[in-house]
Amino acid sequence: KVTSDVRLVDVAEAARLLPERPVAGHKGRFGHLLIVAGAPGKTGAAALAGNAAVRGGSGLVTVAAPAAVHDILEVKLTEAMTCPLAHVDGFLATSAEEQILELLTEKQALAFGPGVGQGDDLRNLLTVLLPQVELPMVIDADGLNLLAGQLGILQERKGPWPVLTPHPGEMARLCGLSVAEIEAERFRVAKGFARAHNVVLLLKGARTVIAAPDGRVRINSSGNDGLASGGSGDVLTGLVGALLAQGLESFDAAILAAWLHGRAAELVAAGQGAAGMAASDLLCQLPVARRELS
Ligand code: NPW
Ligand code: AMP
Ligand code: MG
Repeated sequence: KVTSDVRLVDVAEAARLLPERPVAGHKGRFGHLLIVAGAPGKTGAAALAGNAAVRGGSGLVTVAAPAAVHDILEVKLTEAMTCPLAHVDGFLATSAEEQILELLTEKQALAFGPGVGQGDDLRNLLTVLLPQVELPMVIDADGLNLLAGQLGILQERKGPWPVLTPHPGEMARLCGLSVAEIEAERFRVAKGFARAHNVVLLLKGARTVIAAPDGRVRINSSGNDGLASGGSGDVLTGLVGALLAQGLESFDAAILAAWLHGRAAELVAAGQGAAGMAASDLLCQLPVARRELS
């Protein structure tokens, strides 16, 4: 059923989506997220997503990365666990498929893409993996670039709506429009794509738009230009994944993640200003933003 339900996401709307957190809950109760991310030169993306998932309240987080960069992530990450995956010259090999499926047997959600790079091996990996993953999932960054040109595999998916989180550049690669065309009609483009491909589409930028296949659209009201720096999107990926792992439905996880991410940026800016904000500055403010909703 397609509705025409459009709303601005403010504090009240975000608070409505907050997942329950029983006082006696333990780490096994709040979900285990698997993040597939990273490659040479891009371990920061994997580390930011991993740490954001921890700060986003996921009970457990595992970051799986090409074995070539695994030791680096062991040093960068403390609370999140790590797992080395098969690689070719540092980038994930198609044969990492079996390892990822094995890792997913005890997880509640998957985040795929930050900093993985592009290439035929990786493209094949996504092609074989996607139809087999029935868990909630978020695809971002290079994961989206790998999806471009083979959007048909989304129709083979059996699980809940996947969350796709493109910035306008990635959206241009996904849908074939120019960045200018997308920016001119953000609302219509996001809504049309979500419906056509059966995904929750989170189109980034000032006033992030989140669209569901059933016609619901939300526009985020939080955030500032401090987010316009490398790595802030990787934080968002970890946060969406963490909320999926905690049991939120795809559309709700995307909406709440966008609001918390933007609110964390406002809290950072209140203390130190927006210009010069580092993506890692957001991490400690994510629980503060969440507390404001409870
Ligand atoms: P321009 O420059 O405006 O003409 P890419 P990426 C265009 C990882 N990272 N917002 C823009 O065009 C990511 O996870 C790792 C943004 C430009 O051509 C990815 O896996 C980090 N872009 C990988 O790197 C920190 C916009 O899009 C292109 C835009 C590449 O990701 C950084 C940029 O996009 C990064 O997160 C908009 N509003 N509008 C790490 N520390 O490890 C237009 N564009 O080429 O996909 O590059 O986003 O940096
Ligand atoms: P990425 O380009 O993947 O690193 O993602 C950038 C993140 O920062 C997204 O969540 C964007 O919505 C957000 N962002 C970037 N620029 C702005 C801005 N000027 N105002 C608000 N949010 C922004
Ligand atoms: Mg990004």
